[in-house]
Amino acid sequence: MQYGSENIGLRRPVAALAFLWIGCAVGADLLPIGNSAASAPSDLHDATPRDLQLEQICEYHDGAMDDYTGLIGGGLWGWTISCEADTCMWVNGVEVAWGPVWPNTPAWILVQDDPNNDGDPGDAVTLTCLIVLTEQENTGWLVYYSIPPTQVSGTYFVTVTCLHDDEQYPAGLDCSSGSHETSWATLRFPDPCELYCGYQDYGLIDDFGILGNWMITVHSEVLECPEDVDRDGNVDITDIFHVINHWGEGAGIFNVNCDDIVDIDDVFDILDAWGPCPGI
Ligand SMILES: [Ca+2]
Ligand SMILES: [Ca+2]
Ligand SMILES: [Ca+2]
Repeated sequence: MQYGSENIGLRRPVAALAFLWIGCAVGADLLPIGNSAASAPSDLHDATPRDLQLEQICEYHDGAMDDYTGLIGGGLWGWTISCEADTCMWVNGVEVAWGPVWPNTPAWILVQDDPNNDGDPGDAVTLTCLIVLTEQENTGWLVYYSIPPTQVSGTYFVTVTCLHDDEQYPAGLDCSSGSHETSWATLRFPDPCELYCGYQDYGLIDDFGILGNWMITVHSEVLECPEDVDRDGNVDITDIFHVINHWGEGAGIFNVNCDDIVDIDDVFDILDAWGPCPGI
């Protein structure tokens, strides 16, 4: 698992919104409220931009925050979207639109694996947990946070957790494009970096009576020449030594074929790609 900090930049608004939402949801514990004045728009340690290509986006919102959600009485809770990586991808950025919370409220952004790839986060395993601060609260702007590149394949999750006060609503919500049934929430857990797995108090937000999609956008890219694990431009014996030194580990740069474990299959992939990396 990787821990880090800090954020970068904003996305420009893509549309002005003067919209008063009055019925997006009312759940027992999660409370979306309707009088928003949101004028909304809308350990790969040394990887460089040169190494990454084919950017992919995962999002289910339409770019405009219509409403927001918080925990009645305040507390720690998490909101999640599920995504699909059709090949071995590296998540390297997440955008979040924050509802009304105190400025610079601490929050956490998690990248989580779905071990059985069924899209249900009940078994989610945290790969990366990044502490950030909220920005542009209640503006509808999507705030971009750079994520330590995190290897994913198949189904994975991106989760935001936040500890907030009563009558605060940190999670931006898109209510105007229906429900893609890919937005989840979990309510009671002790650790902002470890949630879902082992805790039963979670579900699709549809099950909490909320129709919509979280205002989360995930950026990921494919790593060029993944067999060159030490990124020196050549696939050779030193890459095999690195793989052997990380034998048995899970997700990461030494897991060349992006399956569940660093093992002999990764060595075979290196042998198949032996020689200079094309284009590097
Ligand atoms: Ca699952
Ligand atoms: Ca190499
Ligand atoms: Ca492997």
